[in-house]
Amino acid sequence: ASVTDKDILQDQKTVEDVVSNGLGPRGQRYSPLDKINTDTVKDMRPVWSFSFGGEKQRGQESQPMVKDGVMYVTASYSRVFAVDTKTGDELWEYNARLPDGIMPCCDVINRGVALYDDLVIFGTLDAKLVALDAKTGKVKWKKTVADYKEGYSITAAPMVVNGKVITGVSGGEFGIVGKAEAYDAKTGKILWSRPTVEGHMGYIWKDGKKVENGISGGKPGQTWPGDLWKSGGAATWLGGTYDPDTNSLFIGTGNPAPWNSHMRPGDNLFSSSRLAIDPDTGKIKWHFQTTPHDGWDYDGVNELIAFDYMDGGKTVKAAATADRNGFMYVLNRTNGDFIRGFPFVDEISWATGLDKKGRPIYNEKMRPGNPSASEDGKKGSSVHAVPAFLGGKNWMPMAYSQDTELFYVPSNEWGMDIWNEPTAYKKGAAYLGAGFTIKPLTEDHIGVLRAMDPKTGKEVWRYQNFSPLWGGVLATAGNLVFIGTPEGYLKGFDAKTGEVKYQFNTGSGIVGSPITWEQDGEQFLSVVSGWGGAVPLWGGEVAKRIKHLNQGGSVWTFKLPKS
Ligand code: PQQ
Repeated sequence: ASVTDKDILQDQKTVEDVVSNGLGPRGQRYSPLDKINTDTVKDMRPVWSFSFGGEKQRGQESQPMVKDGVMYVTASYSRVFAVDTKTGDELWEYNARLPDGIMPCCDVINRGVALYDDLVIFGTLDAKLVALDAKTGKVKWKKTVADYKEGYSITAAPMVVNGKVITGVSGGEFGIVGKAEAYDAKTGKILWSRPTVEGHMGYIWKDGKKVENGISGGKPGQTWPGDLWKSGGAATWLGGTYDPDTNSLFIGTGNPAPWNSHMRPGDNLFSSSRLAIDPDTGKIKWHFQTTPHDGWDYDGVNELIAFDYMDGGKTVKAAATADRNGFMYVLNRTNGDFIRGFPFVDEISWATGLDKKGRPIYNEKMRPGNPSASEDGKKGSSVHAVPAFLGGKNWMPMAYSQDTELFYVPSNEWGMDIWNEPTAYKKGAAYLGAGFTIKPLTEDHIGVLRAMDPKTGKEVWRYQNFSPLWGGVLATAGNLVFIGTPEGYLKGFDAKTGEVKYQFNTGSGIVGSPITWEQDGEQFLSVVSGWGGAVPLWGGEVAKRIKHLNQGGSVWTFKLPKS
């Protein structure tokens, strides 16, 4: 069951396995399989369901991987399971046995493994990378990426690029310093480390020696006041994608710390940005900041997906991302230049648009007020800003169909009351300086799955959902688009029209990302079910509205009946 670099690079084309997060390193989540299609999908049935067990069933955000008849899937509390893809039988379980002091901000989730050689590699909530023997689940190597006592954790799936495991870190709510790191996949030896806050030194390891590799961006504090860059956040909490074409890792960065933007005048690089990083050296090739001087926790980790399109007979090497701030961006992926941007939500209040370079034109009335301007200095004026900080879109990945040339964007319509408070950095403590309540904008829906045309910015179709959408999307050559809902449904849509073609209730909310593969000539589809993640914890009035949703923890596998 050995996975090679070639297997990973070819993953989108080789349908008999799924060996990358995103069904291909670019993360398009598009499969050329078409046996399950708009005509046949009505007959699709579950063939098995596997329970993750455990007393505490929390959010299940994993994307499963499949290789040689074995599924590798992660579960809440840093667990990994190997399951027989034909029967749903458990082959082994690994449980990371976490210390008491872990501090994940947004549920005890994990988004999946990376596969390489005979190893199953994943990140834990106590900020370690663990490589397991794919056959037995026994630990082959284990490395500490960062100190969980400072607030670091890992929730993202690592990725493997040319023999290197790439990981990010979570912890943006605790004033950590974000970073991307590369480790030798076979041995776990560290190769380079690249901090994502301006002014911090990067390192590369040569013959086991740690060598300085240039500071990240400008001088320490150039776009930060005083010493705030030392605890500047910009967590790389969603990992990233890889574009073989330009040999770039695309890694997003989270909010600047603290949330209270009056404490840190300036752009606060490289927070709320997309970075193109050289996988060989860890150098930042270019950056694009979606929300300079972020004052709303709009963050910037959302996936940047490489795709090509034709413009007047010329191929444009583009990449697209749908940001928490409500704008979708199409960039030139060779240099990070802004091509176009447009809203993908119905309402944006904090900015009136984007300028020629893609920088937001702020509506300063929508920036939460400065606490020091208030009478007692304890609470700044509150604003109702749209989108809410959980974003027009959060971590849940969109898909790009090579057939329709549309992006399928899982989005949410909500706003928030937000205000600032004084705060100070203390190691291992929350570092926000803000209070907030998320509120729905309409009675009947929050979630909207949108088909967006990246060439025009037009919405081609939409599906509205009562609860916020929090799971990933899958597009297939069968003219289908799949997504799960917090109500528990796996839903399939006609990719061209948005007509609902399939639904099946998995018994708990879906916040995982579906995959599809082929085995012995049959097309399979799997999705993880188990409601949780940030919404029930941080969702304010939205969380109250959907508190009836039940937790769970299982993976479901579907196929067509044998003809
Ligand atoms: N995680 C979720 C989720 O899994 O539902 C939602 C969020 C996170 C957010 O909205 C965040 O802002 C966020 N921020 C960080 C960070 O700044 O380090 C980490 C995470 C995470 O690791 O899950 C989330």
